[in-house]
Amino acid sequence: MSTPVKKVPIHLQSAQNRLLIRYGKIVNEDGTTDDDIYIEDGVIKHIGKNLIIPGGTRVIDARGKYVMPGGIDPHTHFEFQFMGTCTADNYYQGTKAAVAGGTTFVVNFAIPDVGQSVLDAYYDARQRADPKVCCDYSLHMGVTSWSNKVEKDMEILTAEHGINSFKMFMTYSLMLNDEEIYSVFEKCKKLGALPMVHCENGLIIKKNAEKLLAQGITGPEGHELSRPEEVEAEAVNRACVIANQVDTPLYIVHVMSKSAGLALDAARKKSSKKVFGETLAAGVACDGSHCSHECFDHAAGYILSPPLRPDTTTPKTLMNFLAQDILQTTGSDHCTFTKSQKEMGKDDFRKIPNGVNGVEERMSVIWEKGVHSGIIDPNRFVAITSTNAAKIFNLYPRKGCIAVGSDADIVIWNPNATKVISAKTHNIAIELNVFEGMECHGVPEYVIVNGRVIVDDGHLKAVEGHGRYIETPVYAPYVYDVANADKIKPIRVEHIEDEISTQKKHFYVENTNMFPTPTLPESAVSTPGCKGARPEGQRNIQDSTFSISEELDLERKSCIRVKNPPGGKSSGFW
Ligand code: URQ
Ligand code: ZN
Ligand code: ZN
Repeated sequence: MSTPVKKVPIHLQSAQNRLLIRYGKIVNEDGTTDDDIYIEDGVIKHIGKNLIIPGGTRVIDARGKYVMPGGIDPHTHFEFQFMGTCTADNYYQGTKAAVAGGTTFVVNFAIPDVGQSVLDAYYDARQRADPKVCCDYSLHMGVTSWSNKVEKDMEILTAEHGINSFKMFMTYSLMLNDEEIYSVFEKCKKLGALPMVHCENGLIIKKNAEKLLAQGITGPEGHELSRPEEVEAEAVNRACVIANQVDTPLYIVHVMSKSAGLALDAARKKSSKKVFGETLAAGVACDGSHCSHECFDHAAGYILSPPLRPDTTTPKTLMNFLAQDILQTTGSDHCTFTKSQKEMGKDDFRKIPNGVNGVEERMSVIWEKGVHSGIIDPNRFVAITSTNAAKIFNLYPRKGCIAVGSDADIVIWNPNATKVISAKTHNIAIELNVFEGMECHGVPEYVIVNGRVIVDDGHLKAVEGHGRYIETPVYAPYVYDVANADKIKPIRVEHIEDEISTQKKHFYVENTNMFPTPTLPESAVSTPGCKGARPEGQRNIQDSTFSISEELDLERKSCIRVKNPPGGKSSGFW
């Protein structure tokens, strides 16, 4: 017997599938325009003014707001077995919180559990994630051992499962030695994948921790003491040296100190390949003073690795590294543990599960510390919260930009609204929020995921299973310097003349990763000017008196956009 199909009235279908966002300021990494956006079936169909739209289309008035690509968080740990326990937020809670904060795509780490193969870790992650995710996602795979089997699994993962990034650790029980890292880098290079490294010297940390415990230092304050800045910076340099020997691109995850940022900057200058650097929302907003708080639960709540630094100027410096393109991406490293889980390390700081929250707060925190404080403009905000990650992990221009043919993953941002972050109102499963009490100017009022309005005028209506697994092909042009990679640009059209040109444009956008240099009639492509009006109240970085070069005695850089950034040249600015 067939199940009766419940018919959805046509006017409701339309509201669901068709959406017009009008009167907003569209912000992409390379420019700002005043245009309307028409969305149908989850994809951006038209951008321009006075668009002719079908009846029954839902209209959102975005006057006075920014309309930006939804955030891409390149670093989350949902349902992760780590340090003898499992992270508190699963794929549903994690992606729901992501969307609440304006992030519409996450790249989660699938790290093999003890005795598990890399391939099985992938299947396990898919099985857990697919039914639960509220937004699209992809995976980075962890490589925690080296053997012929791992090598074969990496081949299968890249060829058949859309994996293009592999993370290695230089610390924890998951660590590889330099020889193994060298081998994984070689394999990544052969496959056209991107190696990622957690940089801290695990052997030094082990010795330091033993020494501290012998001295009676057992509390959370021992964590940073055992892994100071130079222990991070040494490992950053070493990872870069190994990458340079192998001649492979490299991505350094969670850069958490001035020394590590400077080591990365110096190593990049010597490297023949791209070296990317990421920092965290927690890194630009919190310092290490919390870790010596008298209350264990408070202090332990701020423990992650590499740690928050006691140098209270570190958060601002990391933000300036992002402005200067010394760092390119911001993750959350969302890796949450409840109070009772953190208490596993009550008598020994080595046993405190490492990790903090951030998937929900990352966008507002970066806006607050970057744009609201006048260090970056909204375009750079889009680059470091969305576009750069999309390019690095080969999701662009499907993700990471607002363009015809791109997925309708959009955040409508009210720069004049404010929100105070608190564990009392967050959407995750833990009792503490490392951003507690922080007032953020800049709130996601509408969040559109695959064309569906999930945050609607501030109200979250997450849909479990609405997200999809998105394959990430190897040889990302942005990473592997494919000829003309910097010409990969989404199409931004102001008016669609006829159906034929629309089809051509869709073909181009859908196939850009495969065909980086398409030939299109000149008239079909219109790239907007990049000099969008600066919103009131936002400072131009060039007017700023801040100078990182003075602070860090670096060579002076004339603009936050360098002419030849490590990720490739960008077009005009301001
Ligand atoms: O190192 C990480 O990325 C995970 C495993 C733990 N979280 C953290 O402390 N950064
Ligand atoms: Zn890590
Ligand atoms: Zn992590």
